[in-house]
Amino acid sequence: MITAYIGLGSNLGNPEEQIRDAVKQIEKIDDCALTAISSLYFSKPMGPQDQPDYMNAVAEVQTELSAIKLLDALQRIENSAGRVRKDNRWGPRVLDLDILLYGESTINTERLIVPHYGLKEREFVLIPLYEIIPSLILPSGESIAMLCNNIDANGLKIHSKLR
Ligand code: ROI
Repeated sequence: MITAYIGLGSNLGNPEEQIRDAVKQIEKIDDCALTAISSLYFSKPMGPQDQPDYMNAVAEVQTELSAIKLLDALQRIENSAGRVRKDNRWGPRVLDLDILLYGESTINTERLIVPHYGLKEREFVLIPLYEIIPSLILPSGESIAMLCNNIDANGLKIHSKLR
């Protein structure tokens, strides 16, 4: 059994509804149990500023799935939310589900890089992660507490509880 952390983000359509819906879908993934969920946060866009503000959250799951099977399941959820994969790496998105951490693993493949490459620079990932597991240490040996202490919150604020 592996403990994995998933980042959820949305800034198109109805972000709150999309994230609440995605949490329900994650709860339904076979061989995967949702064990913790952060609050739902408002965040300022990272990247181009001519896009709507985001809503972000982080989920903790316990899973028997391999990292790539978990990614497949998350991409099916993104696709069912109407996510269109195009050349919009820094553009707005209906629903983004990223594997942030997969146990202690470091993965470097074409499809999947874990820990997520942006983890340490993203207040909208670090702060929700800290909310659910303040004692977390990354595979690099860095603590989530230290990273949160040193990051600008950039206006990040709690919108509501997710459960
Ligand atoms: N900015 C915020 N605030 N939240 C996100 O989830 C997010 N996702 C992205 C980019 C475009 C980098 N910016 C983001 O993919």
